[in-house]
Amino acid sequence: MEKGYEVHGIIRRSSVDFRERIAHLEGRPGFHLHYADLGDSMSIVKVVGSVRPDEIYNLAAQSHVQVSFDAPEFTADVDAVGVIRVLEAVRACHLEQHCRIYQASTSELYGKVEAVPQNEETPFHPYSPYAVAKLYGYWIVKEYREAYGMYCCSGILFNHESERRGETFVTRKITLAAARIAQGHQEKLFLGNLSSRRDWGYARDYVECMWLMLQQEQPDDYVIATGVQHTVREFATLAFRYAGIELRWEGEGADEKGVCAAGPARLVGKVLVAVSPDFYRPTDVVNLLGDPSKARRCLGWNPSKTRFEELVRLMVESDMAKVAGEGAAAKIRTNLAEYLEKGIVK
Ligand code: G4F
Repeated sequence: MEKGYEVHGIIRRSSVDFRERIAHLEGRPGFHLHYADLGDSMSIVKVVGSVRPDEIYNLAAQSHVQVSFDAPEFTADVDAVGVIRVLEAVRACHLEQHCRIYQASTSELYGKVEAVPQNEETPFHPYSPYAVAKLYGYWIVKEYREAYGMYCCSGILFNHESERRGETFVTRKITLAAARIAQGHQEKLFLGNLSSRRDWGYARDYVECMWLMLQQEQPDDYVIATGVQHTVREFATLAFRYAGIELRWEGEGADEKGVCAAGPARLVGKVLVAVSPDFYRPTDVVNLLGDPSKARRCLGWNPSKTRFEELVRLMVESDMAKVAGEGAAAKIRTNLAEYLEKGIVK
């Protein structure tokens, strides 16, 4: 929208409102929402046919890797066949020579990695139902580019985080817990594999790169990453530090614990982070590090715009403010209940 685009998004009907992350856009001129679902071809054809878009960004997916082990069929339907539904909708509406398509591909394709760092030439070895479904999406985009000459690209994005990241992905789970623990609203954080390594970047920077991919003369696929890697443990250490808590790690494997070494007196010496096997995956991808040289060279994209420390700080600051707001709202509700009970307010 900052680029002056008219933006049409699709949403799914739900009995509860999940639109918190786009609430600030609703009602703005140039922003439109349509009911449609990647599992429903006709709904996609109808939206594409009525909007006749110049560019499509297919970011829709069942995107949680651990959940894909519990819901593999749904994941395949949306993340694999869903891509075909978008491509075919564009063809059915005779827009294949006009509409450019971005497909959200993923570093999870490298899975049980065969080389470090990973670039556009690194062999794929998907290691979850999610990654296998996404592999289909990647190849079908390539196929439609070659078979029909369509301008469609895959961005092989490494983990991209922000203040709006879903609360069950590890970074946001950590920043929210650090803020809650620091403000006395949570006792402990349970995590899975603390030694897992990721190349974490800022979603805002990555979205700019998605757009750049659709502005080139020729369509192509690109790795988008920072080229810097950290463990889950390092992310947690830094997030708690920004929340005013210094962690000391003790023990190993499932017995590892993050103990408060310094911070608010009520927390010092307490175990604030522990490992729970509930968050282990049947197969886990543990060593992702991207090589963004091609995106830097061909798109002029800067992979170091927002550094790791800055990303963690932004996320913690946002959650500290969010938790403080929730605390204040809860206090007002408690006071109000008390005043109503005592008859102070009617
Ligand atoms: O934050 P995560 O759940 O992200 P994951 O699996 O890397 O996937 C995300 O990034 C991909 C891009 O590379 C996207 F394609 C995908 O849609 C999604 O956005 O987990 C990161 C790592 C994993 O190794 C996981 O085992 O953190 C480890 N981890 C340790 N404890 C945990 C936890 N992950 C989660 N979600 N929750 C934990 O408690």
